[in-house]
Amino acid sequence: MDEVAYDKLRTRQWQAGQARGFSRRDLLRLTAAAGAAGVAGTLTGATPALAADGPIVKPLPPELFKVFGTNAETRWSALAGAGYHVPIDRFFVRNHTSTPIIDSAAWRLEVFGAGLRGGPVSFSLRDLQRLRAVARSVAVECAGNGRSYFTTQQGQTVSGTAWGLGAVGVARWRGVRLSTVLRRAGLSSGAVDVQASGLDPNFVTGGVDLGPVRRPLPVRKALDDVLLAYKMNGSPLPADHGGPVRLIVPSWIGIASIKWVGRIEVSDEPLFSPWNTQFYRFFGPDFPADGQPFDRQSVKSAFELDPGAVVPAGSRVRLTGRSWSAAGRIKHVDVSTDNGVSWRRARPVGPSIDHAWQRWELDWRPAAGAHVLQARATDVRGNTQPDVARFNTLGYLFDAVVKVPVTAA
Ligand SMILES: Nc1nc2c(c(=O)[nH]1)N[C@H]1C(S)=C(S)[C@@H](COP(=O)(O)O)O[C@H]1N2
Ligand SMILES: [Mo]
Repeated sequence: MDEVAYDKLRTRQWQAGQARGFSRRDLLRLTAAAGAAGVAGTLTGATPALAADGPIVKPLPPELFKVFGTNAETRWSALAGAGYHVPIDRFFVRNHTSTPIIDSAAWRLEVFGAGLRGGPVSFSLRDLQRLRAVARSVAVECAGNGRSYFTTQQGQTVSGTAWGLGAVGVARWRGVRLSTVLRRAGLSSGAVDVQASGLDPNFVTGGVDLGPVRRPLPVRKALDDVLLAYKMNGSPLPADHGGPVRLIVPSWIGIASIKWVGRIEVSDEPLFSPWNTQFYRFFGPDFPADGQPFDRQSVKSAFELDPGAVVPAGSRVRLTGRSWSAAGRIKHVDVSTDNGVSWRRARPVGPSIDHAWQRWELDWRPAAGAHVLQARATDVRGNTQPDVARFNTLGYLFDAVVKVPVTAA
């Protein structure tokens, strides 16, 4: 799957008006309606955990999560010793609106569109569970993960949720291949795009109703490695993570992995949605006026501690962390404990799985005082984390090495 070629083709088609779902004219009209305030919102700070009847169902204890309105990021300190897969009780949640409670016995998946040979086909959860199941360890990461570092590390103003590095998690997802379901539904050779829509409330921003959360996939990706998942770490998929059924789209940005899937359109022409024309697109001085689409996640690393952590001075400290890349497994991770002056190679811990992550560790004997930790990962394709991430106004794909202040005392 060559995402760059796909994005170029779709951009040309969109600009030429060969688009259904969300045209360039729709976007211009919306942007004008929303006025100078912009439609993407502004940087929001952390707010106290919401009550149980808030947008997220599961408990969000402050030692596990930092809450941002309808979203909650995992505290990296909560992943120390947590094993390869992130437990459900600490997996980050990114909701455009709020978690819907769906009766899985009544739930149906409707597959429809001009890219099918026949009419719509409907599946119950039972129907999906009767099809051949597959399980995979896959990372889900928000495209905006690390966004706050554009501001704190690069002095740049960006809009969107001010995530640290906790909008990522690897889980064991079990379900059915999307390709199996599409073939059952009568996929035709003329199919072009596949678009799942969520059953959560419509997303309204700047006073405009953008409809259900949705984003198209090219049929090639849809048939390649995408899952319709109904289990997470061995449990029925929890409400906050898309239960009863969500998409899992390996290596692509989190928005591709549509939660609470209710409908899947298979089109015979290019499809567009605000989630690939208005959001999840690079805008800014380095990009074309219409913005530049992207689909894939980048390379990142995180220490399993929170910024500002206090570690014991003068004794051995075992630093642990994880690194991940959408382009392939991690080859090595270099760690600096002296603000980038010297670097040591971290020891890999446990498995390195494609489209998931690599855990690592390094021993350190800090002198009393303030220190800055950094980790830089390189994947098997040679992609490595830069010192500076490429600025874009919506703050996506912050892949630079993060400076983590700690104190030894
Ligand atoms: N229906 C629906 N699907 C969605 C979203 C949403 O708000 N509604 N958020 C997306 C985004 S932006 C991300 S990063 C992932 C987050 O998945 P998680 O909440 O299970 O961690 O879900 C994606 N799927
Ligand atoms: Mo996201």
